[in-house]
Amino acid sequence: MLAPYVGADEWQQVTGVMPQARYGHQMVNIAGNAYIFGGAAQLSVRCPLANDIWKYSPDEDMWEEISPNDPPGGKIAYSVITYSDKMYTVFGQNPDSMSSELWTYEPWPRTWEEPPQGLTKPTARAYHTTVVSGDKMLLFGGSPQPLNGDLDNNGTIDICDAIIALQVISGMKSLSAINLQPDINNDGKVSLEEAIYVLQVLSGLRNP
Ligand SMILES: [Ca+2]
Ligand SMILES: [Ca+2]
Repeated sequence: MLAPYVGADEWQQVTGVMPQARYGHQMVNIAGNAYIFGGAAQLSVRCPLANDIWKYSPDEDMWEEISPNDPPGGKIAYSVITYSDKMYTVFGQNPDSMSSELWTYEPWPRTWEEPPQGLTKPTARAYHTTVVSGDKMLLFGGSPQPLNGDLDNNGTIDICDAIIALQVISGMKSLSAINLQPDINNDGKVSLEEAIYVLQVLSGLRNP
């Protein structure tokens, strides 16, 4: 982790114990400390998704893994807000589906809580955004299902997905290290179908 020193116009490498490298997570500030939750270590939702939570204290310049009871399941591509010194994780992508879960993490005491069920909610989704406006949370956009051909699982179709398809076809990349949930033809493989599909999307010949 690199911590910027605001006003000093420089970055400084943070050393010591720290969270595992990951993507698809979020970081928030609560009372001057940074908290991260979730994400994945590899570009595949088939790999175990993280549900750990870590706190970084700038004053002590150190990371601490928090171990609250009953955390939500691992997820990526969720959104997050803070309100009244609590962190709210909103929806996201589970290993097998899109989530419509809303969870609250409260640092004092260190507890997770899922609000009562049965409320009318937006459709489950990932790659959306949320903000706080006054005492309301606003949610916008996102995808209700994995994007076909999104092999690096970043929510968009671009040239990187085509390169990954070609790397798998040529044996340069392992199938287990990529996101196969949006398999084009449901054959459990990445082959020319995926590469052609991505290139057709990029060239405007079809919509994703
Ligand atoms: Ca992609
Ligand atoms: Ca396929």
